[in-house]
Amino acid sequence: MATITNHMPTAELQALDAAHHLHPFSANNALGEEGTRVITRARGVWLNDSEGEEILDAMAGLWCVNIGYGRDELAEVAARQMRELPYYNTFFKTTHVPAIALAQKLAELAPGDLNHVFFAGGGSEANDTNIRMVRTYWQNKGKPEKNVIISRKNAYHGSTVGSSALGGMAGMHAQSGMIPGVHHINQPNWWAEGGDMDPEEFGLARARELEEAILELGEDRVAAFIAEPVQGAGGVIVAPDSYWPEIQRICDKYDILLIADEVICGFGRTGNWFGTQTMGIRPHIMTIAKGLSSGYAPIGGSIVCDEVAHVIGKDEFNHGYTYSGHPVAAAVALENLRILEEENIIDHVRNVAAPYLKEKWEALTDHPLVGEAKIVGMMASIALTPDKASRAKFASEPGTIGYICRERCFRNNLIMRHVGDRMIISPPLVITPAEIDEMFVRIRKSLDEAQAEIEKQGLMKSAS
Ligand code: PXG
Repeated sequence: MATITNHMPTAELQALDAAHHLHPFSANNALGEEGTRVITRARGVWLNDSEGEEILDAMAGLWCVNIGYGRDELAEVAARQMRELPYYNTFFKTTHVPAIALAQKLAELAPGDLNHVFFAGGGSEANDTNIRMVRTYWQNKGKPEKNVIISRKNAYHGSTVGSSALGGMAGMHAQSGMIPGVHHINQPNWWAEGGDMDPEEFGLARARELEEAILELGEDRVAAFIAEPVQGAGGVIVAPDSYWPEIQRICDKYDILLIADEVICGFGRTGNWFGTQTMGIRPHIMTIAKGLSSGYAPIGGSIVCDEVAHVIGKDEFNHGYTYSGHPVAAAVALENLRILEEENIIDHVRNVAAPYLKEKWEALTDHPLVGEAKIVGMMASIALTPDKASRAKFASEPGTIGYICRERCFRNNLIMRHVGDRMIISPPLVITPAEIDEMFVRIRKSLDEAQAEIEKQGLMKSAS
């Protein structure tokens, strides 16, 4: 068989892919017929496919390519590190410079006394680390019964068995089952679940579900609460302003650890280094991945406060991955952080890109299909609805309308995703105002086409 390259005809690449490659979160048997898109290269916010199309990537890959594609500095750092020390572990009293330097840098960037880093291969592994870490913490403090972790429905914390149990995705629980000691409360999604309450009233009510759960389970049984500062994969759900201060009050009152899952929100996405800074909360542990390396190398981790690090450090922590602190991934991440910092990319988000995006994004509510438009920094969502005034859902199976809209975006060479009947974006942080303009030409065209298609199919109907 000839070497497989970018220059092969698309159909041949697709056929080989369908024959041998099982894709994540996909109905793989159908992929062969539907055809996959073969991405061949990328620069800035632009992808190229094997048909020569130029695609605007408004999702930054999977929410991760914060500095944009094609930065040679990262390739050079990776090559240099591979030549010098391609691999060594950090078990058994050994260490190496890339892991030391990255941990030091993260301690400097992270707020408060979050000064210690445990490395993992990505966000899912890091959240598995967190499960063991918070349970070990309470065991070492002589409270082994304090082992329940409270999370939220429609949260995403990863795809391993442990992290998916932390998450609140019913479809994932159905396929792998749950792990003991995880309890879910409702999410602060006002548009879909707020009923007759105003958003602030609803935010408080949803935060108080944490207190109710703690009282029901018993304060002496609850180890931690985990949450994304802004729910990403759940549809860019932004909590009402009343929510986070109340969550912080409850965590403080009942002496439970607060884990902020910063896998999407971290490294500039919300306009600060971390989403917790944007939301004004003080976590004991932060989960990181994605933007840590801008996706150029697989790496994640947990940044841990002094107290937790001190307590778990009393005995051997029976945990670690072959690739914890992988030298090439760590060197790439460090270079990515240097670029984020030296090129003032977070200032660009705060002062240029996010305000410009916000104005245009919120104006989308003038479109007949669009109900609410939510945005924090460079992550944003719109709710599609057949009737804005009543915040109605469509009568069709949830996701039908979102899927129609997403397919229109794809055809217009725009990567904008759907989660149910919400549309979401999370573009590279380096996107320019001119590229944002181009993105909105495609978004509006796609929404208009989707509306025409929905009307043609007779789907513009509210659920009763
Ligand atoms: N926490 C959060 C908040 C995430 O968004 C993970 C943990 C897991 O990270 P890893 O690196 O193990 O994938 C994530 C990942 C989607 C989608 O469809 C989102 C993620 C992953 C895959 C798909 O939006 N987020």
